[in-house]
Amino acid sequence: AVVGVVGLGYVGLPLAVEIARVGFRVLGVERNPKRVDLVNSGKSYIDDVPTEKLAEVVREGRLEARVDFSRVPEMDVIVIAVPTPLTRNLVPDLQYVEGVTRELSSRLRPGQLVSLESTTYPGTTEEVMLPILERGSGLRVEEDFFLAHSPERVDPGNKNFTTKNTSKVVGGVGPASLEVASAFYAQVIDQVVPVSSAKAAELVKVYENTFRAVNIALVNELALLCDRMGLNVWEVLDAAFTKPFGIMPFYPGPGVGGHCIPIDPHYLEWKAKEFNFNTHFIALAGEINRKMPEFVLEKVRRILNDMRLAPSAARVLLLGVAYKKDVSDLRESPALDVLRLLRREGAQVAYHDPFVPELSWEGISLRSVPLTDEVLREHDLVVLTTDHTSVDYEFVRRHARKILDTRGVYRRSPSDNVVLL
Ligand code: SAJ
Repeated sequence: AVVGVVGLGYVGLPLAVEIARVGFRVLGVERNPKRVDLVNSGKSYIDDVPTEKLAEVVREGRLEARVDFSRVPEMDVIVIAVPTPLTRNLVPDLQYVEGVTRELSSRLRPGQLVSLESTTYPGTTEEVMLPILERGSGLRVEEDFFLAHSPERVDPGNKNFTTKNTSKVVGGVGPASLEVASAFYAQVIDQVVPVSSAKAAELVKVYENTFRAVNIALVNELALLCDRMGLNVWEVLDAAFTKPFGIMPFYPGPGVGGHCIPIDPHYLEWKAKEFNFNTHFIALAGEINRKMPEFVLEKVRRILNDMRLAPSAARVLLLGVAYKKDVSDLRESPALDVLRLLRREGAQVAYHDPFVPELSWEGISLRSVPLTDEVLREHDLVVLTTDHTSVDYEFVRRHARKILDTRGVYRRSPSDNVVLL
């Protein structure tokens, strides 16, 4: 059977490789021609997809990519994994999902299954995609073709949980779609979790990410309170997480980045308004998490003040700019907000990030500086914004004059040149 994967990004590419490895022929549809060429020459551009795994399925002729939709009629299953961002004023932006759906609708043929994996508000599959597909093809869902939602759950950088061994929720727009979609995913992923509708499947995923956003905001709020009370939030949390049941570890940080947690919950918030329902937790979590870069700056001002340094005369080194540890992704990275705030204070800012050799953003272009003792000594303050595993933190502690640790890396071994968030 032939499977189409539309969107070969951090979700689509690992999925395409997994589907090819279990024996399907996979046709990737990717609008970025550079990515198409890289896939067809067996070169991975996604950290979680080793090049040799990709090269193998490409060499065996089981995976190829193209920019156009011309081969849709050959596909038995079409999986969609395109971005679902927000517009400037925190409103869902379905332009990519709608664009792909329109391309599919004129090429749809009887027997095909279409499955949306992109994270979106409950109702997208049934209320947005279904009418476009039926109108454009003249076919009827559940009889001629099948339509499902199966949210992706990849956790970028996570070595233990891969596409294959992470349980997959599947919901259909009707029983036949659920049956066909479950049968397909069961051949690729170890565990399939069927739910009664596409809306339920959409809500499962947005709930998962809202759960994270709210819990991260809760510990961030605790950090703000502890700062006010003169308590050590890291000590409090480490002790709290010794509770063997009914709690799970979250830690404060410089803010919440990535293209999921800061964004997905607002899809639910937006849809809930249609039902005159106010999702208080989501709005509050977003508010608190977005405040954290400013809190980091507040701590920087106090430290520089104690060092008798005006921010405009300070040389600050940002240690880590990616949105979380061990990834190279800069999207919505709170470290970039800290960088912007520091530059606005007139500070001289450099950065070191082993995953990000250079960055150009908002008119700034910087290269990652080497983490040497002279570079460390050249700077008045190191702000640890991303706790990549590969950095030698003892070396940094030995040579840095002052460190603001926003990730609690030094929380179990304090020293007088380290200040915890
Ligand atoms: N963060 C904290 N404190 C924490 C946890 C995270 O400040 O205790 C920050 C991170 O530094 C990062 C942001 O929040 O900036 C998001 O972190 P994340 O761990 O949620 O990472 P994501 O967004 O890459 O991946 C999440 C997935 N994470 C996990 O399940 C561990 C998962 O929720 C989804 O598969 C994924 O979003 C997605 O694609 O929706």
